[in-house]
Amino acid sequence: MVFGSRYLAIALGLVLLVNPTAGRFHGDLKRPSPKQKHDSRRDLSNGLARTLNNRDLNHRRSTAETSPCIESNYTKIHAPRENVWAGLTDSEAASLLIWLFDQSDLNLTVTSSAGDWDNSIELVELMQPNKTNTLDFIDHGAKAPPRYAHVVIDHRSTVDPYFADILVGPFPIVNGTTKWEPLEYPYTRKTKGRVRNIDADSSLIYYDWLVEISSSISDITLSLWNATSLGLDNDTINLWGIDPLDQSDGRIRRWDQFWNDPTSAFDDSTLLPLGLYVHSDVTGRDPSKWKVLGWLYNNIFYATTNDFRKAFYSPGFERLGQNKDGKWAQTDQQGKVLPHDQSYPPVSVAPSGSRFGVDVEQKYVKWMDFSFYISFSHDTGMALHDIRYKGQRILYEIGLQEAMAHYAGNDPVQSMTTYLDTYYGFGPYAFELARGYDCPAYATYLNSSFYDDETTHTHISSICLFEYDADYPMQRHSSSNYVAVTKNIYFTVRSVSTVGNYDYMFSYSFYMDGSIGVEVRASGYIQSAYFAHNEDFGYQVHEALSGSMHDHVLNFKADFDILGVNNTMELVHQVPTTQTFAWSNTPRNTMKLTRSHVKSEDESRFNWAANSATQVKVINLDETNPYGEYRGYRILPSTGTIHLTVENSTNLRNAGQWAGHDVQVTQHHDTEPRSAHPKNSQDVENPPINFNEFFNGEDLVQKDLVVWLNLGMHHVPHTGDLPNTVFTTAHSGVQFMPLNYMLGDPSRETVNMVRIDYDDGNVSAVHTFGQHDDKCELDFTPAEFSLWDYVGDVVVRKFPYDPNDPYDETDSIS
Ligand SMILES: *[C@@H]1O[C@H](CO)[C@@H](O)[C@H](O)[C@H]1NC(C)=O
Ligand SMILES: *[C@@H]1O[C@H](CO)[C@@H](O)[C@H](O)[C@H]1NC(C)=O
Ligand SMILES: *[C@@H]1O[C@H](CO)[C@@H](O)[C@H](O)[C@H]1NC(C)=O
Ligand SMILES: *[C@@H]1O[C@H](CO)[C@@H](O)[C@H](O)[C@H]1NC(C)=O
Ligand SMILES: *[C@@H]1O[C@H](CO)[C@@H](O)[C@H](O)[C@H]1NC(C)=O
Ligand SMILES: *[C@@H]1O[C@H](CO)[C@@H](O)[C@H](O)[C@H]1NC(C)=O
Ligand SMILES: *[C@@H]1O[C@H](CO)[C@@H](O)[C@H](O)[C@H]1NC(C)=O
Ligand SMILES: *[C@@H]1O[C@H](CO)[C@@H](O)[C@H](O)[C@H]1NC(C)=O
Ligand SMILES: *[C@@H]1O[C@H](CO)[C@@H](O)[C@H](O)[C@H]1NC(C)=O
Ligand SMILES: *[C@@H]1O[C@H](CO)[C@@H](O)[C@H](O)[C@H]1NC(C)=O
Ligand SMILES: [Cu+2]
Repeated sequence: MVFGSRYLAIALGLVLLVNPTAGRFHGDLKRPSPKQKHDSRRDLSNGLARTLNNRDLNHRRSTAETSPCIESNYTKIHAPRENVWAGLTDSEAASLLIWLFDQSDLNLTVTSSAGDWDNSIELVELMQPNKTNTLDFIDHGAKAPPRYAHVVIDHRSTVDPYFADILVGPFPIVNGTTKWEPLEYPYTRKTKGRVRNIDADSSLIYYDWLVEISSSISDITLSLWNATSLGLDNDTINLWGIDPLDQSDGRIRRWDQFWNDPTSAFDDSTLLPLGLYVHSDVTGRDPSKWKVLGWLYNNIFYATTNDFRKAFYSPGFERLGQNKDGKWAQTDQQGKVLPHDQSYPPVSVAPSGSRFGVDVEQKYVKWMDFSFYISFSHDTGMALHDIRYKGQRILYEIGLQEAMAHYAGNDPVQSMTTYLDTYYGFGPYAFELARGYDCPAYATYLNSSFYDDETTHTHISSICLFEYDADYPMQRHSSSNYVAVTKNIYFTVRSVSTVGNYDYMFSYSFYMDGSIGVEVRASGYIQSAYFAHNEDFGYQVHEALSGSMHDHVLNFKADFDILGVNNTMELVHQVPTTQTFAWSNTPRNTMKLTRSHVKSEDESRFNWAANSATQVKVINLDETNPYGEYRGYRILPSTGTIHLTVENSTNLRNAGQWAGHDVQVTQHHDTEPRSAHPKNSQDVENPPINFNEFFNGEDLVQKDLVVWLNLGMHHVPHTGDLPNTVFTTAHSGVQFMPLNYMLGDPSRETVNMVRIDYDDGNVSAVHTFGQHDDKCELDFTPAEFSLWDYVGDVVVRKFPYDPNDPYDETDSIS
């Protein structure tokens, strides 16, 4: 989203300060009881419980061998079925590319030799199979659904360039038999899968047009900032601006602002705005028709370059300050070292190795009573499929749909910026995770792949899987006779995508109580604003800098299948009431529950209730528990979530209609697999997917429901966002929680609990329920050592393709 050069500011191998002396892990944390003593009145032992006493422990001590702790690793398992959501195989992609270049009607040029007026292939990916076909496969044993490819053609050999979504297949590709067709069914706009490309000449814009503009006032930029942008290597300022482009009145217009370049390796250009803005009309593909429409400086608009120059050289012209790179904008450690901070901090270890199974080939994961498949796509990154709990599907699919950053400001660049980040894609920017920093060092890491320029790039170790012990127990109770406490061990799958200046961390977590958490965190560099006249749109955070306010809204699709595909959304409202009861003579002011169902798509777009007064549940009206209550899952925010503050956004028009509510429910259709199209920004009035059109009054009682949830934060950056926003506060999450789903709390099944019996201040028994208490020696190695292995992506060329020598290059981290 930012057109300067990108650096990944991960300081590799910097922190080798720790002396890697082997620590010792004491697996045995149980204290011997002086005397075994049971309280016969409240004997809570059951068949499972193993009660340790002095004798047990002494016995164990004498026989236990202390061996090294197990290397953390997953158990190899076999997925029950093929992962039909995983990407194309190398040979499928290669055969497809050969076929595509054979199609004269597509008139394709290999990307590396394609100019602005050639057609090229932008994306080749597996077309996600229809749910209808896939259910036959996963639920009814039919054969796997046919595999098709989704291809995006960047059709630029014309004065009216467009992107074309096409469908090719089924696989295997057979010359003469395989056909392509426009892909139209997943989009609300029926234009044969085509959407105009208003960025077709972006290299001309950045290398010529904007350089021409900045050169035309180089005397002024030199005078204001001692800097020029002449298209030379030694330029120290540059010009970039709004996204999406202004599409009003049938024209394509830009607003761009001057920014200082970073003077170090740190990627802090978005903190260096200079407060001079230029308006231009870049409609059409003939640059000779492009026009400068005016300048803005210090909230004064100048209609021509001459007007601006005349004013600039007139007496009394007010010059404002500039934002310059410096330590304040760089993320390395600075300032006084805090007490004890150089000592190695606590780390979590997995002394018995990983306690989950993975089929790496099929990207299938099983932890405790949960299982799921992982997919990964160019536009939206990681998604999970067929999430089961105790063998029953809870979710058919959960995944990101689109992420918006909607800015506002008194200046045109902030006011007209609303990033829709799937245009850039979350897949290409999901880089390798830093062991011990992004995820625990002992985590299991999986690769992800995405298509780019006739190659498949693999980002090594860009998805991590790990168990973690929360810093609080999940259950406890104590009485005069005992204390019972259960560890809160959960399982997380995580990936991080750095889209331009921002890093989004996505975590899906699974808990012993049957609940599932979805969380997103944001870090990285803010896109700031020039301070002048922006007081109502952000805090001033540095000398000439405003922390430009913006809303992050991230849309997730949660396709619930609770004990079958036909479900109902129930709302249980907690309401104040005044009621007279059989036993009361007078009315009493109290509260009660009222229940309702979301009956149709006419009433299925709403927000979390004030005071959390409404439970939002997905239930199955055909599945009641023995008490007659419907079994289901509740959906609730686990930390703040938001929807878009802006109403009927001028920037977005119909391109982000998914952002206006917290919760939106639709009936599932194979024709509505996604709430947004990555090219929605190219035609905001009439985008390929206008989410509003999903809502056409359809019945939602005992239907296959899809819940579209918005996570996000109102981000009003303050001085604490410098140099980077921190994940601790830029955080949003929802959780899915079993509600009347089981007959009790399933977390009682874990043995990772303890009951300590006591009497008169003396412990009489310690129950550990069969937990292993094997001791092992932990050979502690700081995670920093493995970071020297951090790599860029592995690139497999698909055209021309040589299966015997597929690795033709290894990029730097890109
Ligand atoms: C095919 O593309 C080339 C540019 O790569 C263009 O010059 C030519 O006109 C196109 N042919 C057709 C039939 O559109
Ligand atoms: C596919 O068939 C076309 C003609 O129908 C031919 O020109 C082309 O070489 C064939 N491609 C392959 C890979 O066999
Ligand atoms: C202006 O920039 C030039 C080249 O970057 C530098 O040598 C010079 O010292 C600068 N002048 C001032 C006044 O900062
Ligand atoms: C930038 O490079 C150009 C061409 O190489 C040179 O003429 C000019 O003096 C340089 N400017 C500065 C400030 O170094
Ligand atoms: C599993 O363990 C082996 C041996 O320690 C290691 O080489 C391999 O990379 C591990 N696999 C994963 C996916 O972590
Ligand atoms: C990740 O990719 C690398 C390089 O292709 C490969 O050696 C490694 O086995 C892959 N890891 C997994 C878990 O698939
Ligand atoms: C779901 O409900 C529809 C009627 O709305 C019915 O036709 C369909 O058979 C049901 N599906 C299942 C799996 O029960
Ligand atoms: C949204 O704004 C546009 C442009 O101002 C206007 O034409 C349209 O009627 C508005 N729509 C709604 C629903 O308010
Ligand atoms: C998927 O569903 C769409 C919409 O119903 C349909 O047009 C398409 O043919 C289906 N694809 C397959 C492979 O069945
Ligand atoms: C508890 O332990 C103390 C100290 O060991 C001992 O004096 C006391 O008798 C014990 N009480 C009971 C009830 O066992
Ligand atoms: Cu932000």
